[in-house]
Amino acid sequence: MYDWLNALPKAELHVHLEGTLEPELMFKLAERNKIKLPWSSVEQARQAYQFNNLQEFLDLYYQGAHVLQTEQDFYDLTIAYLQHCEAQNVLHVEPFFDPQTHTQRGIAMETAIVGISEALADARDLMGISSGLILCFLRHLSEEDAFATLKQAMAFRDLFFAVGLDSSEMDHPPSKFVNVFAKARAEGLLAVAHAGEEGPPEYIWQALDLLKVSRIDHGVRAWEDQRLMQRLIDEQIPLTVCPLSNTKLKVYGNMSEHPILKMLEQGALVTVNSDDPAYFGGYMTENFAVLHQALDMSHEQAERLSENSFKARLAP
Ligand code: ES4
Ligand code: ZN
Repeated sequence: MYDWLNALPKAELHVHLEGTLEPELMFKLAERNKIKLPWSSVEQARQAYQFNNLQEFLDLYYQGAHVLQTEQDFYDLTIAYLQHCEAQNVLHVEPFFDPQTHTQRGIAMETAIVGISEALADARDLMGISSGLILCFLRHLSEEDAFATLKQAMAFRDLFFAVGLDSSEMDHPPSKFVNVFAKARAEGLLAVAHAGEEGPPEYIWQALDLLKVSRIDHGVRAWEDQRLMQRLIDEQIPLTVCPLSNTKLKVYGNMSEHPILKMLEQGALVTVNSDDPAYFGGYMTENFAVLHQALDMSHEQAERLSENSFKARLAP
């Protein structure tokens, strides 16, 4: 089944480029940039990748991103991810990056967005992988900070097509960002948002009605609100679900509890994605494979999930 899933054509719509930083590259960039890491080896770093919730993961993920300093570093990070895509027959990607993680520590917007975009362009030319970049606002920071970030990014308007919302969900509802999302949409950008990962179904309603998003990232907690499920099905609003992420961050205690296939069978436009593959133990094929192992996903269901990933594309 693994080889068959690997060969299945796939699109990835929920991956944080900073979350594709494998410990091997982290150590290489730390050395290149003379940055001290809190671990003495790659193995020790990997052993530290055990989390009880989203925040424990985010603390480590933001720390890891410190090794990214130059345009070349962002290029190397992105091209390594795209090589995994090529090996797993991922033909289209809409990755996220978190500019505030970098600008807050003195790295220019340009350094990150140009380094990433050059790798995406090379993958288009050399690997035939199509893509569109999504700029995410960190929801634990203020809406004012998000506005300043959008303003800086508008100098590179042709390098991204949408804005997103990520980081600590609890106590940072979509309503906090209603004005900056309105501004982004007025600039012709599309919108997506993480909602209903750890946060309640109410945050998914807000993302749809207040932020006017075209797609929901995670959205698994919609399963608790059947009126919301019916809306997602009626309007065919895509959900970018990340199975390995949800069990690594203990949204579900066990993969057998994951509702993705029940959502699929109800008619929801669910897709499979890797989120932060370097931290959660797998890229796209591994996320499909665990659904077969734990939930007995059939070949036909895998094909529908693959078709959904192409239907749910937003990049021009
Ligand atoms: C994230 Cl899994 C997840 N949730 C929210 N924000 C994130 N940023 C990177 N990974
Ligand atoms: Zn995510």
